[in-house]
Amino acid sequence: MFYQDAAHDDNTPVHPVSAPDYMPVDQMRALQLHRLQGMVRQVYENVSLTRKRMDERGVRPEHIKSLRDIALLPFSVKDDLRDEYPFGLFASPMNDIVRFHCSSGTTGKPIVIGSTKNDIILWQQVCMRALAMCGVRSSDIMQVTYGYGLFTGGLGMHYGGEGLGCAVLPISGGNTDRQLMMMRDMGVTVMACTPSYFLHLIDEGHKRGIDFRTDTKLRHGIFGAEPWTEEMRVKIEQSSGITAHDIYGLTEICGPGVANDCQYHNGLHIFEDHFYPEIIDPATLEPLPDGESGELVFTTLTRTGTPMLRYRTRDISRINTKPCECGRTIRTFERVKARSDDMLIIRGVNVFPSQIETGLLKVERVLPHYMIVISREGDLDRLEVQVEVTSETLSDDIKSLEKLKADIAQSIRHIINISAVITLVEPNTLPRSEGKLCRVKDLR
Ligand code: DLL
Repeated sequence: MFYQDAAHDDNTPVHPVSAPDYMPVDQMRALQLHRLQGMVRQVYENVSLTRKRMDERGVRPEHIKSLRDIALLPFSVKDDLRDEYPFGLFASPMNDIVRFHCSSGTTGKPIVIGSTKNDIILWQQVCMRALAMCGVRSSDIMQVTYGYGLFTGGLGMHYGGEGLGCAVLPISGGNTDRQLMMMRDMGVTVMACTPSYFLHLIDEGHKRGIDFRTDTKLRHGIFGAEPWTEEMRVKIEQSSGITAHDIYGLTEICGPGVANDCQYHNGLHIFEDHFYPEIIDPATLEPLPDGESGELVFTTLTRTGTPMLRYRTRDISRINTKPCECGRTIRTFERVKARSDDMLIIRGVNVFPSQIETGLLKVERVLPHYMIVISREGDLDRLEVQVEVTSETLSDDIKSLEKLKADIAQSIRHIINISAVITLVEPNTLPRSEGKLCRVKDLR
């Protein structure tokens, strides 16, 4: 059976791999419970750390009788993977493992995730569903600029694209000149990279006289691996003429392909037949109902290499209660704008970088390249936001530049209730990155 995706203008039927996106909700819940029960059994039998934690709580696999019973299970966190480095959380024998991916984190040993042959097939399927949801079709030419290697971005998007029948250009990150040349020469229609790198490509294109709207065949961007805002999405679409989609995932759960937004951008649809989502209160660790904001937690329902029970992502979001117009029945969560560990405390106020981005990009004439610098002045925190504007803007008279700065400061203050010092800088002077971009310098 083929599913017509109302949203896509090209009228091609959605690939049959997307069928679970449209499964009746009660069938989905039954499937999730069935899979959860099997997964808990497998982890209990094969992962000593989890078995020990379940035994301490007096929980046994047969106690999982409904999806609510998931709350009986212990959480897992990144430190478990570090403590059990490299293979302690594997639930399949090494003979069945065919691939490793790693995520480095900021300090110490990387975390190692193992996949069986079947895990790789299922990962490809969710990546295909994500790309199909963005309107990617077999006729597309996709440039994968995410890094290939231990990072999951490159290979995840690569297998997803090939699975749909696209022509994939596995160029990986770096070498902007070559990226732009091949994008144009090969008539690339889909770009998969971080949103910040795409912005960089747009700018570098401009410098070489390339307008993405008229001089390329690009139609979709599959952007993720770092937080970005709705305002950023609009800026990207306006300056490149493409449709920008948000793809979410993390190494511990598989990589990209955990969730993705459809053309209505109502949030990211979770491939919940494979990844069971929960939102918890990060302070009390109690599960929160759909609609409430908290920390995203995932349980893998089908992975057997390194399955995760109740993995705390540190990403903050909420599960939406309203069904999406696209007809998919799988739930959505709100775009991940922040990680709990990215939270800044400025003058005693909790601030997320994405809130500053939202305020900033509401102001016209501001380019989407900025840096947040926090320092100390006496006893007080000082918040400075450096932002690029065009050279024409910078050549305006002092009065209009002061007005622009005041407008930006007010727009930011409106959201975070803190005054920021605004510094306008020349275009192309703030850092760019091929991978995840850090836009915060905390000098305190
Ligand atoms: O970033 C996997 C990925 C690759 C996702 C390519 C999308 C595209 P990690 O390096 O393990 O895996 O980082 C995972 O990145 O917990 C979030 O904090 C953040 N993240 C990933 N996607 C998004 C997104 C990959 N769309 C961590 N929006 C996650 C916001 C994101 N944050």
